[in-house]
Amino acid sequence: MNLLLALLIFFSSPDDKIKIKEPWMRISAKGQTTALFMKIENTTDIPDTLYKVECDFVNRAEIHETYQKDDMMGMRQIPFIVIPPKSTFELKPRAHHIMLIKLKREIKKDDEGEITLFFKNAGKLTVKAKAQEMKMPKMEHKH
Ligand SMILES: [Cu+2]
Repeated sequence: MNLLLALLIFFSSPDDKIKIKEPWMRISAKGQTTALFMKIENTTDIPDTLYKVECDFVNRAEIHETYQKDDMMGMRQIPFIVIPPKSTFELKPRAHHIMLIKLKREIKKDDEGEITLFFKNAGKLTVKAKAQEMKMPKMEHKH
């Protein structure tokens, strides 16, 4: 990692338009799909939109929401997430998340991975997510 990138990640200034807090992902095996979670704080007076996620250790990253259908819970891709002004949007298990599809390597506990998030107003942000274990039931997956 180059120095400039390191500085961008570790020194967030108070006037950051978007602040990413507690990014983490679920441990998983190579070739599998996993999920990424975080809190996204919009510090500005206007809405901002997360519209793209890039991640070099997976085939592709998608923005997902979960839904309830009868007594089944499923998830599906959505094109973007709008974060209202002066508020925090939480990506968390059983709610919105980033789907990391087809891991190019195994992700073990405490492994770190770089994720790049694209916002309409705040631009491009790179964060480091740490891997944690999570136990939850399997969900139906629609693509
Ligand atoms: Cu998903």
